[in-house]
Order: sequence, then structure tokens, then C-alpha cells
Amino acid sequence: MPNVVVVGAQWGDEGKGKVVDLLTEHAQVVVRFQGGNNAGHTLVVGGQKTVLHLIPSGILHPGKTCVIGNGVVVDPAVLVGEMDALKARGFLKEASHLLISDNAHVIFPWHKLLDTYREKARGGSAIGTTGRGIGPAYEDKVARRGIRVRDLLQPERLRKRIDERLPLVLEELRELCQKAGEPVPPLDAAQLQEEFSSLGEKLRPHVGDASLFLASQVARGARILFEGAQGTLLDVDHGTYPYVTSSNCVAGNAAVGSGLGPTAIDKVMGISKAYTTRVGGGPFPTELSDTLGEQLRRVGDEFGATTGRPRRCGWLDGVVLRYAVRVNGLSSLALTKLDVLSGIKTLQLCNAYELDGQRISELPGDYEDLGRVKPVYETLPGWEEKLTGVRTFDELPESAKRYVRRVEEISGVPVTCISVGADRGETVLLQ
Ligand code: 2SA
Ligand code: GDP
Ligand code: MG
Repeated sequence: MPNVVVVGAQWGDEGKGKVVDLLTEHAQVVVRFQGGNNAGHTLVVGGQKTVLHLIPSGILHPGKTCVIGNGVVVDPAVLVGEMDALKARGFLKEASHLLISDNAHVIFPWHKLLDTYREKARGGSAIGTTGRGIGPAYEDKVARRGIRVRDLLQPERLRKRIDERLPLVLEELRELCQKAGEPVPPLDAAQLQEEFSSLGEKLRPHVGDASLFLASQVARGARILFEGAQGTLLDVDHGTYPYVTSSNCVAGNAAVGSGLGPTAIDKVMGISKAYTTRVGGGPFPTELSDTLGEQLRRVGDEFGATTGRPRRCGWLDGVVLRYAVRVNGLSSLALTKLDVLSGIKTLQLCNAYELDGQRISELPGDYEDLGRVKPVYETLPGWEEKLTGVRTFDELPESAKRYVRRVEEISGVPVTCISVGADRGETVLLQ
């Protein structure tokens, strides 16, 4: 297997975790390159469920190295909790199984507070963030006042950085809390330094130069899997701005967020559900606000893997898929959750939009326009059969085969993997 980037082709939760876990068998290193613990990546192996937020989805394979790249924002308490839970189950046996970039930025309690209170202040136009402090942490990074994992290992420097940052944070928090009619939560520099230095000590055996490690692995011919988080339409540049996350989720960021050059990447695989979901606010042209949408949510168990929020559900959107192919340079697609469509008599597949009476086949750049488009659907026959036991393309019902082939035609890339259940084994590989 070449070096592959796995990215979400929709609004996240496409099943990236499952696919990355599956592909890890053929890789030596798995690297997360953006996002933080807003992500929830679900792995099911032999019926046992694991939800990962920060640690790459290769961690259930012993002997592989999982890397948290410089592009990730790290909440150290969440990371330590995730590491402990995995260790208790017999994974992550050696320090060498997990490497954390010393240049990754750290999420502090004030980032979470700012995230939450800013959302409250936005009222009806809230983004619907996960409240994990992701946006404010990336803001600090870009404003060159962020605190990095390396700083957690130097108590004096950490205290200095906290002292520099805290007065401005408290100023904003006071204002936000006053608006919300709530007391300002206490934030004490000495206490924060102590707590975060102690978390830093727990992480110390794993902290290092991730870029250098990855380059040495590439040089010795190791296979690298890059694991994206969220999805293309949540990308801060290419998504439905401002209803996006605060990092670049597209494949191009795999290089930046890991410290490897783009020439290290051979292929890009996009993951798409056989329908569409979105969690949080923002436009969603093919959303179903009826009983069918509820059926997809119930059968597909569409609830946030981090917050438990119900996900909005709708038909598969071919315009979004073509866009994802373009901005990520996708070489192939994995189509997940095909099993969830069983029992729906007629399927609708969006292949264009209507905007102000004009038919358009590309995603409009303005999110308000995207909120006004009417999807143009084509109708395909559904199937009654349950798909969870299917392991080869030939075993699929004719209507399911036709659906997959149509997705290939509309997107312009081959579907190389079909997922028919949450478990690692419930998969059909086509190439
Ligand atoms: P944030 O917290 O600043 O990144 O939120 C900004 C937008 O990004 C969306 N977002 C997500 N969308 C889907 N899945 C995500 N991960 C969790 C999951 C979500 C959950 O795996 O289910 O549990 O709620 C994720 N993370 C961020 C978010 O909804 C905002 O629209
Ligand atoms: P990610 O963020 O892209 O890794 O996706 P999530 O883990 O947030 O959400 C995907 C959900 O769908 C998880 O609960 C998975 O266990 C589940 N899942 C993945 N593939 C399939 C599939 O083919 N069929 C079904 N029924 N569930 C799946
Ligand atoms: Mg998820």
C-alpha cells in the first residue's frame, strides 16, 4: 500500500475511524494532522467499540506507531485519559507506540470557556461547535501567542506564557459572562501551571520531533497513513464558512500538519456515507426534516461520537462529492453505511442544484446561496435485503450495485471500499 491520506468527503462522521483502522494493517505509521478532540472516531472490532478523539485510529494494531502531528490541537487531560483507557485494555504497551509532536498546540481551560461563551453570545447564529476549545486554540496559534506541547515540559516558560495570556483572556471572559448573566469562572495562573506541567510530565515519554520521525520512516520505506478529522465541508477554507471548524480538513493539510512534504503522499481516499449527515449549524441542501430523516438517524445511530448530539440526516449529495474530489484530489472513495439504506423503497441522489431558477452542478461558494439551493434529484430503486453479511460486490443486491456505480459516475472516482456495518470485518473491498 502506498502512503494514503484518508479524509472525510462530507461534513464529518463518514466512518474515517473504521476505514483507518482497517487500512492500518497495511501501514506502519498512522498520523493525525489536524483537529483535536472535537473529533470522535469510532472503531468496532469483534463487537467491541472504541471511540478515539485524539489518538490515531491505528492504535488497536500492536507494533504500529501512532503520531499526533504538529497540526493537531491537544487537550492534554483528554489525551492522558484516552491513553490510560487504552492501556487498561492492553493497548499502547510501549511508549514508542505513540509519538506527540512537540510543536502541537495545547488547549487550555480558557479556550473551552471562550468557545462555550462565544457560542452563547451568537444566539441563533451559533456555529454549533463541540465546545472543546478548538477554535480559540487555533486562534492563539495563528496569533502567535499559543502554548505548545514543548512548553508543558518547561515549568518556568509555561508559567511565563500563562501569565502573558491570562489577563486578556479574563478581560474577554468578564465581558462574555456579564452578557450571559453568569459569574466568571476562576482561572489561576499558578494552579494552571502546576496542573499542565504535571500533565506534561505524563506525556513526556511520548513527546518528540514528529516531522523528523516521519521523514526517517519514509526514508526506510515505511507506509504512512494520514488520518483526517471532520470533513471537507467543515474545512476552514473550503467548507461552508463560517459554519466550519477552525482547521484545514482537506488532504493538502496532511503535509503541513505532519511536517512531511506533499511528495510523500501517493493517494487520497475520501470517505462518504451512502447518505449525508451534518452536526451543528449551517446549510445542508439535501437534509430530510421528515420521518425518513428520523429513520436514517435511528437506523444509522446518528448521534455525535463526542457530544452525543443528534446528527442531521439527508440524501447523498453528488455535488458535494464532486467538490470533495476536486479540493482533495481524491483518487478513490470508500462508501460507508450502505446497510443503513436497506428497506427504503426509493432512493434519491442529488446530482445538481437549482439556484434562482438556474441549474448548477458546482457548489456555490457563498454559504447563503448554498442555504437557498434546491437539490435536483434522480431516483433510484432501493433494496429490501440486509447487507451486513455481504463481503463481495457480487453478493450485493442489483439495486445496491447500481447505486454504487451511479456514485462512481457522479463523483468521477472509483469506489474501492464499501462498508456494510460498523465492525472492522463488515467491509467489501473492490480493489
Ligand atoms: P468545532 O468544535 O469548533 O470544531 O465545531 C465547528 C463545527 O465543526 C463541526 N464538527 C464536527 N462535525 C461532525 N463530527 C465531529 N465530531 C464529533 C463526532 C461531533 C459530535 O464524531 O460525532 O460529537 O458532536 C465534529 N467536530 C466538529 C461542529 O459540529 C461545528 O459545526
Ligand atoms: P468518523 O468521525 O468519520 O470516524 O465517524 P464516526 O465514528 O463519528 O461516525 C461513524 C459511525 O458509523 C460510528 O458509529 C461507526 O461505528 C459507524 N459505522 C461506520 N461504518 C459503518 C457502516 O458501514 N454501517 C453502519 N451501520 N455503521 C457504520
Ligand atoms: Mg466523528
